[in-house]
Amino acid sequence: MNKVTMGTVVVKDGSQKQMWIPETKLEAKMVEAMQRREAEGCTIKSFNSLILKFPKIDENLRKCKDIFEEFDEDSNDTIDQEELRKCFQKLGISFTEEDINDLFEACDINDDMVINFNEFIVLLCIVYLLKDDPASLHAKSRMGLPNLEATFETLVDAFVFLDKNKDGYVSKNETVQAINESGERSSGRIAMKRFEEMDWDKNGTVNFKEFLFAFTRWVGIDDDNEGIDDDKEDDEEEDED
Ligand SMILES: [Ca+2]
Ligand SMILES: [Ca+2]
Ligand SMILES: [Ca+2]
Repeated sequence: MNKVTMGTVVVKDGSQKQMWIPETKLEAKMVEAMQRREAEGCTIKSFNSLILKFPKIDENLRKCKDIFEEFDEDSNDTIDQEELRKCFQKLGISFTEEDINDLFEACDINDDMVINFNEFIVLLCIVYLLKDDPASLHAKSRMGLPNLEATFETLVDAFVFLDKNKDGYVSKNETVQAINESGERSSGRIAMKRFEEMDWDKNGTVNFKEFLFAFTRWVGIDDDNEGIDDDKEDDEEEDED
């Protein structure tokens, strides 16, 4: 699994700073790519405006199914490492062997050694984020998925919106801050719930991968629910205290 730990590093001016330390090269690349993207700003103005986009995002992400089926050569509804390698070749994506392994492991969130549909969406979106990373690949050819690229960009944009301090991770406070901006009375409670839904490994911070898994669930894509309740009902009830 792709985990980060909190570490202390010495920053330029000699002072010490607490920050999250990526545990794999892939995760470090994802943070770098995200920070580059964050420097460009964000077009999402509020969490509510993002929620309004959920149906469209859901509809578009489901189009990944065609690609998924194309790469699932033996049609067993999962993609194994070998199929993924071939799939990358076809898309002109040149990840290192190590990155492919890390990506596979990171996205195989249920640890069954294969990539199912919702894991595949997360995987493609991470590839989208990394596609301009000069260090990791020269996939200068676009992924050839015009509709999807716009949707993936919205997902990246949503993460940028949440990551207020632009360190490549979303904290509980950032989630509260982003949702509080909506000004709803129960926003604090909603924010806590959203954060818990995002922080899959419960380490107190949310990386882009964790965010994507939560997001696919929020918009309604849930093809292996492992006893976790579907979260499609709204969080509208208010506390009258
Ligand atoms: Ca899996
Ligand atoms: Ca952050
Ligand atoms: Ca986490």
